[in-house]
Amino acid sequence: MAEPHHAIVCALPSMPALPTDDETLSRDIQRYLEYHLGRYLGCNQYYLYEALAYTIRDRIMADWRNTWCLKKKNNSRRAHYLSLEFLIGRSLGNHLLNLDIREPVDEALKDFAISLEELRDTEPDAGLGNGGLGRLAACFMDSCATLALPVTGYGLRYEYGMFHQHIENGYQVEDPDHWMRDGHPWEVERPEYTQTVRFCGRTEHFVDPEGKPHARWIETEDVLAVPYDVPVSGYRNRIVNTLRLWSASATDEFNLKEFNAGDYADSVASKNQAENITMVLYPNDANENGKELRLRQQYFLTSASLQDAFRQYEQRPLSEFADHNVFQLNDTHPSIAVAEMMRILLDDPDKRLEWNEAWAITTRCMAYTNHTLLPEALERWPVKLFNCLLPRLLEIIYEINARFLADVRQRWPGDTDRVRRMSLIEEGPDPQVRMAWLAIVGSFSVNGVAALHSDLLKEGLFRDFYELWPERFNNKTNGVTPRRWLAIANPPLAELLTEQLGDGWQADLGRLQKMEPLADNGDVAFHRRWREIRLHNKRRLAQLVEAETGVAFDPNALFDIQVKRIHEYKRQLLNVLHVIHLYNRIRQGDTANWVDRCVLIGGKAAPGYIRAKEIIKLINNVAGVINNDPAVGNRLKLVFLPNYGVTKMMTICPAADLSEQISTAGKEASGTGNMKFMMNGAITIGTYDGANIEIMDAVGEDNFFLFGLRADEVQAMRANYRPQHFIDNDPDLQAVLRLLDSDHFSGMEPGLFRGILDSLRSPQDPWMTLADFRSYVDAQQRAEAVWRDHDQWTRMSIRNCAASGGFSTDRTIAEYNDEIWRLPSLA
Ligand code: 26Q
Repeated sequence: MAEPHHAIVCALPSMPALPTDDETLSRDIQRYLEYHLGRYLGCNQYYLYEALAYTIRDRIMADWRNTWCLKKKNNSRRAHYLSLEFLIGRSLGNHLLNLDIREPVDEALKDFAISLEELRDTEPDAGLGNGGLGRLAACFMDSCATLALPVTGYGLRYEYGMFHQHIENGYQVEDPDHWMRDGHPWEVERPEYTQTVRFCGRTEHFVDPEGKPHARWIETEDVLAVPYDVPVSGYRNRIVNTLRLWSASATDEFNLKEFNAGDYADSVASKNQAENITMVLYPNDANENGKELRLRQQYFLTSASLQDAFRQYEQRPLSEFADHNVFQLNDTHPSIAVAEMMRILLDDPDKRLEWNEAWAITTRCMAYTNHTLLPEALERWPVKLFNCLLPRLLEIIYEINARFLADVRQRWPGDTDRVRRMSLIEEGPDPQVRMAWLAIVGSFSVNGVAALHSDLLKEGLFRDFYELWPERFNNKTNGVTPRRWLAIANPPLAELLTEQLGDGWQADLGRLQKMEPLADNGDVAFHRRWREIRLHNKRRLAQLVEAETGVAFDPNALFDIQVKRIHEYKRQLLNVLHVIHLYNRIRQGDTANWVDRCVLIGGKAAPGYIRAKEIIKLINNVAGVINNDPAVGNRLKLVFLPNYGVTKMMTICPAADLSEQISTAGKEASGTGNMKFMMNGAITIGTYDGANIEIMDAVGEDNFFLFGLRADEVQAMRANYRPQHFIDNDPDLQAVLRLLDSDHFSGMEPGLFRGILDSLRSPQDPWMTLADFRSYVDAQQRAEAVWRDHDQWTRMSIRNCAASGGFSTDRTIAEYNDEIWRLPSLA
């Protein structure tokens, strides 16, 4: 066999670091612009951004190779983070911070008469995710590199990321996000590591010369998986990890039949079939459930990634594979990995392990993270579809199930109902594969993403499995990376923190705690500075809001912000009801001690989620009325900010006073926006749900506006929930509903919000919005009382920032590593 690649590469002298002085940077930028991109000074700014990106990427390359060689040399155990989503956003600012070359770049750009801010704004977001789960994956990658852990992210290189949202007549309209149209300078294509992924066909069973039975998967339709590597730099530690994104490409043999029959053009056109697999990110949409293309995506990612891990494992003994590899499954989306790993170990001609050996390896290297408690969000795939698309994998799943259920029967003899509940196959007229069950059965670790969520999984959704394997279940409370969400998003606060705490808090966020004493004592200058920073950030947001909506936010008002996907359980409606209540008070002249308030709501609705789209329309209609009512003036503003995403959040979270985290208790697995706001000094108004609980524990209940039913109370009330009871006892709520009923916000289209109103008043309302109305309004009043005392608000704001150190993904990833991955540090 030829000498393995890494032996050659890593024996080379290490690449010298390129100079990072401003003159060299300037020369390189110009060279890229003119000699690589073939553009000129004064062309479209995007090309200047691209030239700068290449110049920066060059400065990453040496460390990237060194990190790779470090892993190879140490032969170290590594983790593979498998995720259908990586919501990266922009990369330029991130690398500038991590490489510490902001200053020379600023200087170099003077030669081009352009500021870094301007150039930065031409980078499109890599929006390869829906929301929390995808952004978490990106924050995790950042922390893994910063902690120098050998972790590779595996995902899909979607041509079209999360759709762009614009508003027409108050309604969401989706536009495709062709984010790579002008190129993607951060990635490196590596066709030499292409993998083949098989679909369809059939299985054949045979006996080898030694008399052992085996299976073959034949007559398959193959698709090539071509990897594109994106560097993930660590914070000033010269570690560069890899995010490997697979792109689908047709094999050369595609449709030979058609080709030979002379249908050349048809045959080439059928390339699309294969290449469609990575065309578009699926929105998180119940209506998209069960779509064949989505299952193709999931298997494509999983199979290519596992094959890649085996390729890198090379000639070492399979029995030790699980000592060297661990796969973290980001929700059930890549959970077919359990069956795919078995297929590889059983069927690959150079492996052909016995079932028990293969199962021992598989269950020692898979770990599964759950991100939802909503039962309707649990993934299931029709057996019929599985059989057609992945026949060999379905056989393996059946075998896993047969052996698993035999164990269940042995442990609970005669408990047929339990067997039915725990079966990987949900029986019925259209039998389904339960992907969460497959993930649990095939993994040594199952975790939730906040303490409450992990507890509720054990008591509810996964109860049967918890009884069987209590040791598998654990919690890993989410976090966010303080590099992007504090150091980059909030430069003036970052500067203040560095003055107070010294450099280093960026990678040791626990240090923020040292600011706690500054909240209280009479350091007037510090408090003034804090308020000035917040005001500055609020001005920036006000500019954005005005540019996008035409509505003027007064930076001195209370900025009350709710940004997240639009979903009934997140209860944007509760927020709107409160806004209407405030509007009523103004109309009634109940404005003594009034607190001026600017309410911002943003987020995307899944394209097929009709109710969520109605909620957006309601927000826009209410905003239209309130913002144009002269009686309201500056007392109250409401905007729906279009096209919320990663980059918008970087302007939003440093400017929020009040962070709205108001989900029905027991429904939000964790939340991570809550953490970004807290880190930047916002105070949370929130239910006792997800990570809100841990946020309140960290900052103290006096520094958090808690309201609403708890998860157990929600559960207890559900059976006899009587929304009318809450209406009857609350004149404020009556007034709000009367205004809505009277078409005050839908004058042009009477009855427009009938559906929403009926759902709020229905005893079947799963989100029990009206049950929390009074308590929410009271909490808002407590917030206003504090706001009127600017010093008290500032104290609470400082305390929130100071207590946010535990919500760094550095802490989260350290826990994943200590308790699940057990990787050595490369540092
Ligand atoms: C599934 C099938 C078909 C198409 C799409 C999907 C799909 C895609 C994305 C299903 C779910 C998602 C995303 C879920 C998500 O973002 N969950 C959030 O995860 C965060 C990180 O753990 C938590 O903080 C949030 O509470 C949780 O809602």
